[in-house]
Amino acid sequence: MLKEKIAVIKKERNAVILAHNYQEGDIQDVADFTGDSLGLARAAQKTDAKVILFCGVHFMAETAAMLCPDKTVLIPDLAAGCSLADMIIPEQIKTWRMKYPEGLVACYVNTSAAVKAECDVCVTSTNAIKVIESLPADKDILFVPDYYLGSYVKAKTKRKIHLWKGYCPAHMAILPEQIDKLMEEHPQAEFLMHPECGCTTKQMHLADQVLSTEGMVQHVRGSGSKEFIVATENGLLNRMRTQFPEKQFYPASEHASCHHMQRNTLEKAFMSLVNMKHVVTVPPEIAKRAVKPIERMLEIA
Ligand code: CIZ
Repeated sequence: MLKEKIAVIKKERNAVILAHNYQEGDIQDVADFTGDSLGLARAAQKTDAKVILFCGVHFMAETAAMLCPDKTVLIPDLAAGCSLADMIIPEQIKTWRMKYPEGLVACYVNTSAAVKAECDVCVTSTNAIKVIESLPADKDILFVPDYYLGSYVKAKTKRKIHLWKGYCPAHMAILPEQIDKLMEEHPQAEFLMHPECGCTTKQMHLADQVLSTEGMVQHVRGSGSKEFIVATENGLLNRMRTQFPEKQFYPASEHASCHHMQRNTLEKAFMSLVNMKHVVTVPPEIAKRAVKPIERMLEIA
């Protein structure tokens, strides 16, 4: 019923609904496009719709607002933030730059627009290795804010990466002993691990694949395996189960859920289109600088 009402109001508003891979299944069901933040940013740029209902967290809606200044970007719940993004502020980057004036700063997409405005290049978990490899080899690079993704990229690229000690609480809930147990219970299952996992450094050798959410979906599509242990935020399992009903997916932890993503509900998505709230904007002086590292990333990967 609510889903039908959303379809009607969406048409009236000339809106498109974008949902992140970590959103609950009901929201993914009404979305025109479900994907990772990079895929959603690209979908936002391509749409002819006047309104984008962005079912994800605030920094993602900010990115859409910066890339599509002629569109109205709405988020169902303004409090849908990101604990990881909150672990770095612009002043901390300015301080690092004073110490390393020739250094470069790479930010994970999970950062506020104000932080992006202080950075040289942006990365997602899909393209982080490719983007870092494109930077001059002799430079010191500060990687913010995710320590585990940064460690993974540092190990793969062997660049002079300075790690920030931020983390995602949902991924930190995934513990090595749970993975060991699941692997014992499901010996045929492939183990897919997201690089934000707090236990990546200890368990990486066990993973069949270290992948972004989009990378996991593509991998499952191409794999002959029937079972998968999935170590990331559990919203992704909604998409996997819908797209691949013939396969089995086991969450690495029942507790790997992002309370910010869950603030967005179907009811709030509907009310958002009814009331045209909450509009996400970025002050023009910040947007002008913050869009540069995003565009640099889009050019590279
Ligand atoms: O880039 C994204 O959407 C995030 C936060 C994770 C991923 O791997 O897709």
